Order: sequence, then C-alpha cells, then structure tokens
Amino acid sequence: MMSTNPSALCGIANLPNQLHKIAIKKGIPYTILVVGESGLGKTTFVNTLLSSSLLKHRDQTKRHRLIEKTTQITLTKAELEEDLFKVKLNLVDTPGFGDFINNNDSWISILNFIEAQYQSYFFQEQQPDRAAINDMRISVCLYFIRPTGHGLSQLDIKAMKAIGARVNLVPVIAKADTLSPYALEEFKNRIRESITANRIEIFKCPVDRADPIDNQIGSEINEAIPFAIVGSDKVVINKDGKEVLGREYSWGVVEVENDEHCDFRKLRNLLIRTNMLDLVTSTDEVHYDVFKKEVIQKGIGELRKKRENPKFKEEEEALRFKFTEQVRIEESRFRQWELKLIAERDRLNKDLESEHMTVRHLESEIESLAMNSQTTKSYRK
Ligand SMILES: Nc1nc2c(ncn2[C@@H]2O[C@H](COP(=O)(O)OP(=O)(O)OP(=O)(O)O)[C@@H](O)[C@H]2O)c(=O)[nH]1
Ligand SMILES: [Mg+2]
Repeated sequence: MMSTNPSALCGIANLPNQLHKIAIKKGIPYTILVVGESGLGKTTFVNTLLSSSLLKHRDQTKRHRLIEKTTQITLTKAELEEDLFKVKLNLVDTPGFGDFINNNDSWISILNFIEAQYQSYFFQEQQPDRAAINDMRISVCLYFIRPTGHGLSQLDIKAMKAIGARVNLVPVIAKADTLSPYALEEFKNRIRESITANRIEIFKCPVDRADPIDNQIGSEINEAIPFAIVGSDKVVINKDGKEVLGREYSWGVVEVENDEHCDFRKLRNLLIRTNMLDLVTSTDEVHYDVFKKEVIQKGIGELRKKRENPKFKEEEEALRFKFTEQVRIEESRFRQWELKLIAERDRLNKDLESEHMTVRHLESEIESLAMNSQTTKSYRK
C-alpha cells in the first residue's frame, strides 16, 4: 500500500518555486498515458493502479463495470493529497493498436494526441491568465509489449522510437503471468538489446543523486526495465490465506503486488512515488522544450509550404506576368524616348554644324575684310 506521506516521496517539497506554488494551490498536474496493441491489459492496468492505491478518483466518462475493448481515449482523474500538497493525476487510457493487419501506422494517432497536448499548453501559455492553464502534457507513456517471448516487433520498434523521442517512455511487458520466470528473463534481455540496438529513448531513473540510497533505489528500478506486469482488479486469496489483488490459476495465485511475481510495485513506485518529480520536470524542461523549438522552426516551414501552395503560386505567377508586362511597356517607352533623344542629338549636332559653318563663314569674312582694309591703308600711304 502507499506510504502515508507521498508528498515527501514524490519530492514535491523540492519542486522549483513556481511549480511549488501551483502544487499547493491547484495540485501539480501529472498525466500517465497507456498505449499498445489491443487486449494487452491497458484498461485492466489503469484499474489495478487505481484500486491498488489509496486514490480518490472519478471517471470522466461512463465506464462499464466489465472491461471491454477500449474504443476511445478515456480520461480518469484522481487526486493524491497529503498535507498542503496535491497531485492532480490524469490517467489516459487509449484504444489498442488494433489487430495484426493494418495497424502499422495506428500509433501515429497516439503521437498526434501527445503533440496536441503540447500544442494546447503552448497556446494557453500565451494567454495572460496563467492560473487558468489546464496542463494535460503527458508526463509519462507506458508502452505495453505483447508477451511473445521473442522480442520487440517491427511495429513496437517504430512506435517506441517515435513516442520515445517525444515523451518519457516506459516499456512494460504485458500479462507477464503468461511467461515462465526463465522465459520472462530471456524476453527482458532481448527487449533491452533491441532498445539499445534501435536507439530507442526510454526513461531511466537518475542515479547521480547526492543521496546514495536514492541512487540504489533508482538502479534497482532501472534493472527491472522493461517492467513485467500483471494486472487485475480482483481480490483473491493467496497461499497464506490473505486477500490480495491477483489472478487465480489451477497452479496457484499470481499476486499483483508481490515482487517475486512481477514488477508492478516497482513500476508503481517509479510512477507515483520516487520519480514523479523527474517525470514532471523532464517533460517540461526536455520534451516540451524540444517541441517548442520545432514549432518555431516549423513556423518558417509553414510559410514555405504556403509559398508552395498552388493558389499562392498562381498569384505569384500573375504578379510576375503583370510585372514583366509593366517592364515591357516601360522598356518600349524608354526606347522611344531614347530614339527621340538621338534624333534631337542629331538635330542639335546638325544645328551645331551649321552654326560652326556660320561661325567659320563669318570668321573668313572678318579675315577678308581685315585684309582689304590693310591694302587700302597701304595704298593711301
Ligand atoms: N493473463 C493476464 N490477463 C490479463 C492481464 N491484464 C488483463 N488481462 C486480460 O486481458 C483481457 C484484455 O484486457 P484489457 O484491459 O481490456 O486490454 P486492453 O489493452 O485495454 O485492450 P483494448 O482496450 O482492446 O486495447 C481481459 O480479459 C483481461 O482480464 C494480465 O496481466 N494477465
Ligand atoms: Mg482497453
């Protein structure tokens, strides 16, 4: 069961000032998203998490008592409250990726959903009333892996790579009770190799803290990744005669909250106790930051797209035609003007020539007149 003081364990008291104020006033928003193929126990897990924790919760939708195939995104709100601190927990259940055929791109809608939450926050951030912000950014995404025993499927690799680049991704092996302990360990190793080989980004507990006990808890949790989980919201009687959450088989009882049986407790610790603060802050400081930078770049990209838009292109063409036409008219006007100028120059030149001729003529007349007068003078002598 949960500690009586989850705020200390969540590290809420250590939150940066602004988040701290929000945590006291409104409750710190914290959203868990579950995704994966159909029928892997996502809805069962959400219910298990709620019934295994002392959380007050209310459904936003009319949930059927019987677990059915999830057909739409379902939000369950819960509150984690201790002393002055409140955590507003949102559990987002999603429809499964579908059947084996035709589900290759079904995770894209999950990615769109994740981005839509960033986008909504981004727009709300621009508003003056920051207290009214409804922060639904995904703090962590649990990716359910089918317990085949082989390894990750191509679909898993593609989906996990894309989702892991956007949010804190935590891989889980669904229905771990269907594998023997040995097969489970082998399966875990294959998945770990696949994660490394395909450079899938997954969330890891920080192990570089000042407190060595924190680091030890962190590395124990990390060693369990991918978490093997068993979900059940049914209470059964275990071999010690105790009432526990579990699944009953002819060969015995699998207990949800028994570390010998599965990693449910470790995963729950990571999610709502030891690493909640890491998940919230890294969502804001790392993943949301990446998104924002992309939005700024895409802004320019969008403009470019607008240019490539056929309508815009048409307008541009029309403008260019109009402009060339204008230049053509201007050019011919200029040409005529130039021709006129040339004619004028010629005329002036001709005039100048005749002027010159006149001057020359006058000059020679002066000369001959001067000669004549000199001759007359000498005769007189
Ligand atoms: N053996 C086993 N069965 C489980 C476990 N968790 C859930 N189931 C069963 O698997 C079936 C499907 O469970 P759901 O929780 O509806 O699965 P889901 O992933 O929500 O399925 P979709 O909504 O269709 O995507 C149900 O019959 C559950 O009882 C588990 O840990 N082990
Ligand atoms: Mg479901």
